[in-house]
Amino acid sequence: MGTYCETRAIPDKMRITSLTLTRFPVVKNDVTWDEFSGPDIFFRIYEGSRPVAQPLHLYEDASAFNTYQFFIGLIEIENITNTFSIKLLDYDGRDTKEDLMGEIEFIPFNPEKGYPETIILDDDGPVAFEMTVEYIYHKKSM
Ligand SMILES: [Ca+2]
Ligand SMILES: [Ca+2]
Repeated sequence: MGTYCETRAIPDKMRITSLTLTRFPVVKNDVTWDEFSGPDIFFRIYEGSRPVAQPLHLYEDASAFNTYQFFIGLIEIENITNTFSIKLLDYDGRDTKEDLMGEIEFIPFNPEKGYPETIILDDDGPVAFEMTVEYIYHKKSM
């Protein structure tokens, strides 16, 4: 068929290949996250209320003036039109609940936006991320 028939199918899955934190709050209610050092940051991705992924390492004593690319294993998203959220957390030791520094919701696949390799997650809230993704098809489209 002609070139105008090249509508791409909806992907079966998406793979997050990198996740970079580009903004986080310096303080929480005017108080630093940790008393004598920067926060020890990591993220957790949720599908609804179910945690589905987090990085392999955290960054200790992070500075809000830097960006941080997290080390991640394989993160694949199957329900790509569901609502996910990423929570940024400050690790405070084994027996302490981590501090929530901010979170942002996203829907991985938006047909109106096409198939970008880089997705900016920024709703002018406390945290922002930049994510690179791959689109995975089980069967070839067209
Ligand atoms: Ca710290
Ligand atoms: Ca901490």
